[in-house]
Amino acid sequence: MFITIEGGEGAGKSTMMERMVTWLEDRGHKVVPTREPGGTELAEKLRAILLDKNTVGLSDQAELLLMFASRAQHLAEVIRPALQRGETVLCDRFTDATWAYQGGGRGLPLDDIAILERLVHGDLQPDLTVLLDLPVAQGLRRASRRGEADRFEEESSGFFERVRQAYLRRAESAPGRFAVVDASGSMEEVWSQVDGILQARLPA
Ligand code: Z5A
Repeated sequence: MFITIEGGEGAGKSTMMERMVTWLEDRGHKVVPTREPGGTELAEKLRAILLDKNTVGLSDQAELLLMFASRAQHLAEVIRPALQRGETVLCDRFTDATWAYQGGGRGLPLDDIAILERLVHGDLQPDLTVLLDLPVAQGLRRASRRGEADRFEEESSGFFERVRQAYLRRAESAPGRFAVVDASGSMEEVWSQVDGILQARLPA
């Protein structure tokens, strides 16, 4: 299976990823936890450029292409081979993040994203996408506790509101794939929703 986890700043993806890995392994899945941008040596180098605050003057279009370049490498080296071996790939962000950040946040044309999505992964889509949704102000408060902000985290709350709305539109457009979780509660409350989704959506 191919499972992705998405959400805005401070949504708690990292924490939920760890618990999801344990949940899946306990049920016999061989899990490949990975992330985007990143997941391979080359893609991690692209991630470093994309997140570095000292990356100045990167155009929105170049940012979009670097996201998909990193994804193409990740798919070729990690995601497709693991799926072919029958393993379960659990990925922290994937193309829905591009629709949300580059489409919603930056306002790039959605038609361009659709073309790149088709080019880079054709018909391959996650089997399940868990979207952790919470109010922007709350997420930013949580994220600020983590220390120094990266290039994206320096954006305005208006940017993150557009990201949030774009994620919710993605979820509405593919209800069979998405499960939207209210991530505003405690970690235990959020986990109990994610646990329920895994039990309902994954074959025993
Ligand atoms: N990006 C993009 O623009 N386009 C793309 O196509 C892709 C990515 C794939 C890197 O992503 C950046 O790349 C990202 C979007 C962009 N922008 N940014 N920034 P990332 O996922 O690697 O990094 P991140 O977005 O900075 O992670 P995050 O979302 O901010 O963090 P998180 O994993 O969701 O949250 P966390 O680290 O688990 O939790 C944050 C803090 O909140 C931490 O102190 C937790 O202890 C606390 N927390 C978490 N859950 C709770 C609850 N329930 N209650 C209280 N406190 C909590």
